[in-house]
This record gives sequence, structure tokens and C-alpha cells, in this order.
Amino acid sequence: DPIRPERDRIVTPGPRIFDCAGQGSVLGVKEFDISYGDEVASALRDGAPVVALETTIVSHGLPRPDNLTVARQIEQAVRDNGAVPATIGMLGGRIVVGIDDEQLTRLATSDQVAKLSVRDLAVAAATGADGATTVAGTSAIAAAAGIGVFATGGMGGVHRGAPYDESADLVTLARCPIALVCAGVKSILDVGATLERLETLGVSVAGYRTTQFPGFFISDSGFALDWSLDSPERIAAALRARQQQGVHHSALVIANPLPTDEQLDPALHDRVLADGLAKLDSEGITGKAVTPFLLSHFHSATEGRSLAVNVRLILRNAALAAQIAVAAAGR
Ligand code: PSU
Ligand code: MN
Repeated sequence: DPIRPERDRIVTPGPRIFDCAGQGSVLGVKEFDISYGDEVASALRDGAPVVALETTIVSHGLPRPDNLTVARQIEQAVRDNGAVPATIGMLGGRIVVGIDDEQLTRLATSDQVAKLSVRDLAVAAATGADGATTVAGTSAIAAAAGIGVFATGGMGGVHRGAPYDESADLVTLARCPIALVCAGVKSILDVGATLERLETLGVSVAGYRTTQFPGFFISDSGFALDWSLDSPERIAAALRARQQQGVHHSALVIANPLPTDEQLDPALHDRVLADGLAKLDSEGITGKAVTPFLLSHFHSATEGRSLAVNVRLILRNAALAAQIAVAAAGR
């Protein structure tokens, strides 16, 4: 019965450095019905390093069949760097933290996978849906589960042009105690406006070994940051300081740029982006379809070059997130 999913919550130990489950409330939601994969459950019980991973990348951001291969590589990158991957999604109306390979395969290959932001979680659960969680959806669940580090490709933000489209990633990060490792915001967005919104919302942003905000496919978005953190240990120290100061109720975004020799050629990038935005307009694509449409346009228009770049940046983010989780766990 999808309306009453079986409950197998685990009790996580507290207080931990990232303990937010202990706050009793995330986003005003008392608790989620969460099923945990065995490995993630025991890692959380032991206080071992865990990294949350999202599934919208897998179901809606990357083309098939590469998406499944890449999803497994992301988990492997976390493992190679000493942490346990907790890939998060919804299966048959049930939120799962630490999906297994069969569940991952289902989310990567089925045509019936919803894109779930926070507002979609309850409705999707009631209908027994399969769903992939966005940065927003994943952050809320990870925070409720007491997982403090999360890796994605690029976060959502303010879209370019009128009328108005702003990802729920922004307001959700304002309310989730999580460290999000990403390659900045996707370059398809209005980067300047997104940075301004992050400031207003009180979301901390620091570059990893840089004060230039990365632009996802490109190493430098052209926007400067106030802060750079230069090692996983330094980032862990910032997370500890947030906890001590009591300013850990919103996210810390760690912006991890690709090395310039691994980025997409900026001239090619600008051309393809201009075409994509024009197509968006002429085909009347709006709402939650915008991001998947533009990413897929990039992947076909660059004959896979942007895809290779997208995969590299995700793997690098997963590795760094694992190193941060390890440093924060003090192991
Ligand atoms: N990073 C990627 N590919 C993606 C995304 C991130 O490399 O597809 C996803 C994230 O799940 C993010 C979403 O939350 O794109 C943003 O969607 P929207 O603009 O509709 O909020
Ligand atoms: Mn949107």
C-alpha cells in the first residue's frame, strides 16, 4: 500500500557535527518517511562519512544509456575517497536514502520517473510514484536523514529572461543545513542574479581553491566570490564553526571549478547556449522542462563534448564531497 509505506526509520546518533535530524524539524516538516539502504543505515549509526547524491541528474539530466553508467561511477568516486554514497530517490512512493543498484537501474531506465522538488514529495508519495529528486528535494531529505554533505553537478538558480523562473533549489538551500558541492550554477542560468539571491537568502558560498565562481561547463562564470577554502579540512572547520555559531540552518555551497584544460571551449559554449535559449523560446518550453531541455540541447549540439565535461565535473564534485565528509567525521 503506497499510502502507508512500511516504516523502517533508524535512530541516528547525536549530537554529530552535521546533526540536523536532531533539530526535530527541517523545512517545517517533522519527519520524512525514509527507508535506508543497509550500508547507509550502518554508516549513519557509526558516524562514518556519508555523501548524499541526487537522482535528477540520472533520470533527467544525462542521456541514456550513459546515465546509469555515470550514476554508478559517481557512487564509486565517493567510495574511492573513503565515504559511503547515499543516492536518494523515490521508489513506489517511498523515499529511499541509499538506493540499491536495482532501484538505480529503475530510475535510470523507466519512462515514468517524476522530477521531484520538495513540494512534490508528499503528493508523489501518496500516488505511489517513482521519482528522481532535485537538489532541493535531495537536500531536504538528506538534512532530515542527518547527512551533512551532498554532491551534484550544478545547482539550480534564477533562469534568464522573463517572465520568471527561479529554481526551488535556492529557497530550499536557505533552509537546509547541508554542504553542497557543485560546479557553481548551470551556465544556462542568470549567474549574477542567482548569486544575489543566494546572498539575500543567507546561503554561504565559497570557492574551492578559487575566488572565481565557476560556470558549470566553464571554469569561470566571470563572477567573483568573497571566500575561498583550500582544503577539505578547512571546509570541515567551516562546518564546525557554523555549528558552534548556530548559523548552520542554511546551506554552505562549495563551488568546485573544473581545471581550465578540462572545461568546454568557452566560445563553443556561448554559441550553443545562444542557440539553446532561442530554441527554448521558439518551442515554448517552460517550467521544470527547461533545465533538462537545455542540458540535452548542449549534449547533442556539442556532439557529446558537453556530456563528457558534465560527467567529469560531477565525478570531481563527488570525490571532493567524500573528502569533506571524511575530514568532518574526523577520520
Ligand atoms: N546538475 C547536473 N545536471 C542536472 C542537475 C544538476 O549536472 O540535471 C539538476 C539538479 O537536480 C537541479 C536541477 O536541482 O537540475 C535544477 O532543475 P530546475 O532548474 O528545474 O530547478
Ligand atoms: Mn523552474
